[in-house]
Amino acid sequence: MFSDLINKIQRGERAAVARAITAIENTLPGHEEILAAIYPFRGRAFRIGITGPPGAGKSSLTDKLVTLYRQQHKNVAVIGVDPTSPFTGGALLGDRIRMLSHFDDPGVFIRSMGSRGGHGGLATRTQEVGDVFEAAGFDIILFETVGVGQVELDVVQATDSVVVVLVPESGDEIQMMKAGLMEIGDLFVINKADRADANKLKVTLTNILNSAPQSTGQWRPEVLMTVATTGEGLDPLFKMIGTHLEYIRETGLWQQKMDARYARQVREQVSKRFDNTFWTPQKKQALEDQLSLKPADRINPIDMAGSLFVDG
Ligand SMILES: Nc1nc2c(ncn2[C@@H]2O[C@H](COP(=O)(O)OP(=O)(O)OP(=O)(O)O)[C@@H](O)[C@H]2O)c(=O)[nH]1
Ligand SMILES: [Mg+2]
Repeated sequence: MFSDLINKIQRGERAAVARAITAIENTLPGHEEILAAIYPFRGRAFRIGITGPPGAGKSSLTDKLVTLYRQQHKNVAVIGVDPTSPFTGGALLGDRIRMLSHFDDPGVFIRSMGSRGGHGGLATRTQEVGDVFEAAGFDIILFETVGVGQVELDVVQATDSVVVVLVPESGDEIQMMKAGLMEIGDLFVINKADRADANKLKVTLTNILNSAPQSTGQWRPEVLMTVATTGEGLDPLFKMIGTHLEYIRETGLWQQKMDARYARQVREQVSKRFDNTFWTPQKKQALEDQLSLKPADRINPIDMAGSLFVDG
């Protein structure tokens, strides 16, 4: 029963949560009803993105952060978003978050999610998966995502705080993303600080971040150093994430982020429905007819689109 499923999600029952997420991830029939029904039960979970190059230590850091949140009796969901999953069917993902030592803790839910497949944007799907965890009573939702590119940008839109994890060898990457750095990260972590050149990177990164124009009162991204394997620097990172949450809460930025997500979700629904009703079999056929012609014989794309609005 549908209402049964919703009740179970609200009680945080794992099988129900997993089912809802699978439905959302694969846009299965009924997933929209689930999203509509859980809306009132969303709490005020804090969504954190952990992003950075492959092997930077994102999972190791996540693992340690989960321990710290558990010490505060917070329930934590960890979602690995994998950009390479269409070929591995998510198998790789299991690997990427494998090292989490919390798999048998009932207050921790670990789950992977492909970045492709299903319809709609990744930002919306990430957000919707977060909504399910929120409805299920999770306090903290951590999204781990690899690399520096479109996938992270999508995930960034769905989170409240973003931690960019770099390693001492990340100098080139930093130069490449220079301008975009501030837009992506709220906190920067140089992990593997037990290696050479960690300090050098810290100086470079701090200079780049400080050279970006800033208005007063604006959050200035912090650069922290960690050694995820030993836990060194984890407490300051944990505290700084908390400070960022306070900042966004007090400045109203958190509300703005939630409003933006709400608006995006509505807009995406509208586009989807519009697409579905607009593309009648006749219109699809009209497009196919053009495609069957030589490019030079086709109506230009602008007038072609216009004609689709005119003919019923
Ligand atoms: N020396 C050193 N090794 C580390 C540190 N943090 C993580 N590692 C090691 O680096 C490797 C990759 O760590 P992960 O936590 O899996 O990194 P990841 O960023 O999650 O990797 P992907 O998800 O595959 O992109 C593992 O062998 C870790 O033990 C660190 O601070 N110092
Ligand atoms: Mg990982």
